Amino acid sequence: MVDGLGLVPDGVIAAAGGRIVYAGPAAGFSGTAADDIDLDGRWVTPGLIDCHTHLVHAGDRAAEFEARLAGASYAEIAAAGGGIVSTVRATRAASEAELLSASLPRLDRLLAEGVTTVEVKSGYGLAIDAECRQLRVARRLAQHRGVRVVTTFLGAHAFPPDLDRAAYVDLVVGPMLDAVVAEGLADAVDAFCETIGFTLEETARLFDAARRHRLPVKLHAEQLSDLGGSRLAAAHQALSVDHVEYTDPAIAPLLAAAGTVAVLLPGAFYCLRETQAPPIQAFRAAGVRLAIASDCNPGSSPITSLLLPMNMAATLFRLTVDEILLGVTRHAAHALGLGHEIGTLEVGKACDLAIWQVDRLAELVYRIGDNRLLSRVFAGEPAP
Ligand code: DI6
Ligand code: FE
Repeated sequence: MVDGLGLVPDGVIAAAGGRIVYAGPAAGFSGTAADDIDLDGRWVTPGLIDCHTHLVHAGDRAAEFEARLAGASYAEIAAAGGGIVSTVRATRAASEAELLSASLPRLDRLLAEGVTTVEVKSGYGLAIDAECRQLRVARRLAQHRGVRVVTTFLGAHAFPPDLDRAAYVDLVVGPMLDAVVAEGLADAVDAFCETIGFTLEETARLFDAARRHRLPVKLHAEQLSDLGGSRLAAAHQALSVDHVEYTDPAIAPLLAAAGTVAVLLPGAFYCLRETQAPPIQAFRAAGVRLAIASDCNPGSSPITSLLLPMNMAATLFRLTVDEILLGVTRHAAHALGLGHEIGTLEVGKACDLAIWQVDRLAELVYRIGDNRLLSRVFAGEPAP
């Protein structure tokens, strides 16, 4: 059962010191405001939250996109040095300044759609210096734009060509994670648990290391097959499991009990021409929170938009408009461990708003390529 959106037809939102001090019917507001802005009846939502991106990276994979159209397989592309490893090469070669200037335009496109919080993963460095550089740049994004940035260490994204498997896993769960923690660069730890990624055992080692560092975990789980990643994630009270196309419906109650959010990534599903949709009905029946994100990355989801995946979540996964709006606000906040801070318009929370030029909120999901954002407010201040 989807909680309601709590719509208020004729509402007032008041903020002080960047926090909401009133949100409710205009008739119930008796305060006075230094700045009183009349939105002329326009819809206001919490600022949108893109809770799963690989936004900071260098290079692109347009050439392999063409090769795939010409019939090349992933294996052939990988053998030719394509895939994640080609983005790793480009990202390792980029300076911090170059990564920042490559990432800001992508961030701007998300902000132009009403995003006020974005999660950014590492995972294209696959070496201590390059992973830390990606996360440093992610943190710096918030110094250049009115946005909240949440960072996730994803050293367990792929295997670098210059190390054997066991040596790399030892590096990720040991010195690499230690270096990230020492510099305070990550808010969570993630892994790609998949036949072409990290095994369940390797993922469990990483989760244990994250726990030693008191960092929450999340997981790229069951994107292409079911290794049991979501079951492991639930046992670690993971913030989220992401992709989840091949998740066993029977474990939905475990995710619900753990409070683990199922983050749906319809952009990757669409770009990879997947056919196996996530077990949405089982998640609904168990009360698993559903979130939607862009998975903005140069390979499987080169989508620099949150509104488009919102439409895809309806069109491809048959989520309702209410589920989708909750999926990019309240539930996305929980996927980042920030359910107490953002994601709803409630007293005490950050005053992050998106103001829309629409008659019905359904237009945010229905319209494709017709962004109706009027303006954004971040921490109580108008933000471009
Ligand atoms: N799953 C994905 O779809 C992306 N990473 C992951 O774990 C792919 C990232 C890329 O192809 O660059
Ligand atoms: Fe991803």
